[in-house]
Amino acid sequence: MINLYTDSSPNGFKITIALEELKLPYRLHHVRISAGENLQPEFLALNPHGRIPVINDDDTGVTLFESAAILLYLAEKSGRLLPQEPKARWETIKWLQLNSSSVGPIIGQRVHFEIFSEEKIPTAIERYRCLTDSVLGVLDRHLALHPYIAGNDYSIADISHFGWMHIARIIDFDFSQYQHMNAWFTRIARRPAVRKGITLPEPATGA
Ligand SMILES: N[C@@H](CCC(=O)N[C@@H](CS)C(=O)NCC(=O)O)C(=O)O
Repeated sequence: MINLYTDSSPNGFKITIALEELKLPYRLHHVRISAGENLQPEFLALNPHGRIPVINDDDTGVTLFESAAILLYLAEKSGRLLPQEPKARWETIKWLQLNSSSVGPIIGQRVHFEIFSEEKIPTAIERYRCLTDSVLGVLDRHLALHPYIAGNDYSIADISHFGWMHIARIIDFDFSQYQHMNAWFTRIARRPAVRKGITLPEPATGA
């Protein structure tokens, strides 16, 4: 059985969506970031960086943090959502990595400087708006030519991007100019596993 330690957040939803898609049995442990539970010694023993999501798998003894590593693990374990054929496999890993290293951190910093930071620093806000526009422009032009992020098939690369786009909508970032990305978002949002995954451990709010 897989134990998932998570909260309602973009990186957490990636894993609840993947587990629901793959229909792998799992036990959900709600780690309340707002209550500082991610900084308690029991959680830091699982992830010394104090961040969700984390899994440990009773079947293999594997403990993992970092959402992209977890998505790769679940895809390998189930043999789904990550193609075997080398070209398609590396295409998927490439876009998954773009999410981890660019899309997620850039939108995350934008949320911080635009919404959460009490001090509104114009240069920081402008910087992360520009970086968001640049990376979402890349995704939008790519999705104009491909139905899914890694090409013709739905994969863990779609799941990783969906988590962040879902939160961006909740906090009302205006991404309406990215019409191909929005069409992709609407298509993915209809999937039953996605609809369930974004309610676990509970639906996110803009707060
Ligand atoms: N690169 C990590 C990022 C994980 C991350 O930042 N998680 C956030 C929630 S989305 C968190 O746990 N934040 C806790 C905190 O900032 O104290 C991943 O992809 O898993």
